[in-house]
Amino acid sequence: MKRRDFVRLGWATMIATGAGKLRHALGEQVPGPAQQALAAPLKPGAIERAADFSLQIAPMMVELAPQVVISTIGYSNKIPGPLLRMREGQSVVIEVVNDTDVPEYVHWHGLFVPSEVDGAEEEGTPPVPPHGRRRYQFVANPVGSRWYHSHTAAMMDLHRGSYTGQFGFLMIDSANDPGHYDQEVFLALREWQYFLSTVDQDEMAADPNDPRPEKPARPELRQNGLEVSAPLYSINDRMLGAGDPLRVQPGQRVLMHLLNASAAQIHRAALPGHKFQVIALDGNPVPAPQPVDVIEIAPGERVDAIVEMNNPGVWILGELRNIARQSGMGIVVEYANQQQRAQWTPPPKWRWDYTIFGTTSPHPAPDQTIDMVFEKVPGGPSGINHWLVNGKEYPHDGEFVFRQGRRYRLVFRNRSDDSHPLHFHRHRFELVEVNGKTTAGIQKDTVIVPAFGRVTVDLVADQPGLTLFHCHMQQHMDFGFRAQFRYA
Ligand SMILES: [Cu+2]
Repeated sequence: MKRRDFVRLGWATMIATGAGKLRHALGEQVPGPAQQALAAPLKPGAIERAADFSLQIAPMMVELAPQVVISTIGYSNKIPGPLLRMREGQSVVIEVVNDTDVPEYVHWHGLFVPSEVDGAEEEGTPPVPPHGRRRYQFVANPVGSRWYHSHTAAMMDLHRGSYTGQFGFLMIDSANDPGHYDQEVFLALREWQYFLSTVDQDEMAADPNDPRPEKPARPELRQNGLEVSAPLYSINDRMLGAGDPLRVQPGQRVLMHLLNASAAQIHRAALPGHKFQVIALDGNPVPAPQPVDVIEIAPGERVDAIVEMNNPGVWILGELRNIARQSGMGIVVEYANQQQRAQWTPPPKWRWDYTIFGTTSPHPAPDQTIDMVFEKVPGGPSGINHWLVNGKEYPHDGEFVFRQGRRYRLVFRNRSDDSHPLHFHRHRFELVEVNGKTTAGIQKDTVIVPAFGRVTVDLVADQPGLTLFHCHMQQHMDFGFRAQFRYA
């Protein structure tokens, strides 16, 4: 399929899902008793602009595999939610109807939008009220793979926020994208049925040669608290083998948009016999695209990669850890006219290293350096771990202050034994150093700071307004791992 066909198909889907919103605009939708707490009525004479997209937040069932049906909350009864595809600079209106009993926030992850629209309570975005609706209006920017997801605090309730199925892809297309590929696929990595456990499923065995620049001299003697685990895994809404295979032809170039929509786990994916040519991280083209055997991707991150289909057979694109893959995190890649059993072989020795996708250009000197130290307060065997940013849990007095136009160097010092995907709302930053290796030109909005590791980034303060910073693991965020930046 050529890109043009895909786009047409995308619009067809939107038109189909848009039927409801059209009816709504025409006033045909009859509000149920639950829908009476709607937004304020329009001023007399005002004409409400028809929404470009609509999302309905509601309970739904997901058939992950035959006889594996779970219930969750999703967007418009789809997992992932509807693909929201827009052009750079397009002014879009997204109408969100909340058919649940709790307030919700839809966060537009990776977009440059004002705080009131960003979808974060901390920044002052109003919620989508329970059994009400809210319109989000913004200009689509910047170009690339973005996504949207619930930004509601969950705390101990593992059926709220990012523990639910409230996530979807949001693509901002450039007007002049040449699109050198034959097929485009969207792969969201997920776990389901989260529960609390003393086992930390997230970590792969650490490489003893890993640098540990932030490892404290004194070992932690307190016992770790409960972590979030999950028994079921999927790519999009299907467990490995339960959905349609990804059908390819020899010689095709397949553009894969990977998203880690997990609330709790970093994932590593491989496709035996093939390499991923990584072209963009968090939707932003990298200066030095490179082929890799394994993609490591943390909650919140996106990786765009081209795979050349040059090894006919039937393969499993899957998570490296057997437990995750065998519990569903994989998809069969099937070449035309091949019928054998799908093959998995572990990849050769690998190491995920952001810096290989960058350049060696020097960075302009920052106006100010801000040190951020992250520590864990272990919760003990029956409690939850709490998280400190510079010695305090969120919220902090005064928080952090940006001055518009200034260049900040942020030094993330992870003094804990977990890796954390750190996310800046409404901004992006450039990687400067990862555990002592320098790089330039890699723009991201979420970055993994490895266990006891150090990552330095540069950020130009060019998006005035309250700005939330947090770990993208829901439990870490809820229990202290947050900070707010404000503009002076
Ligand atoms: Cu974290």
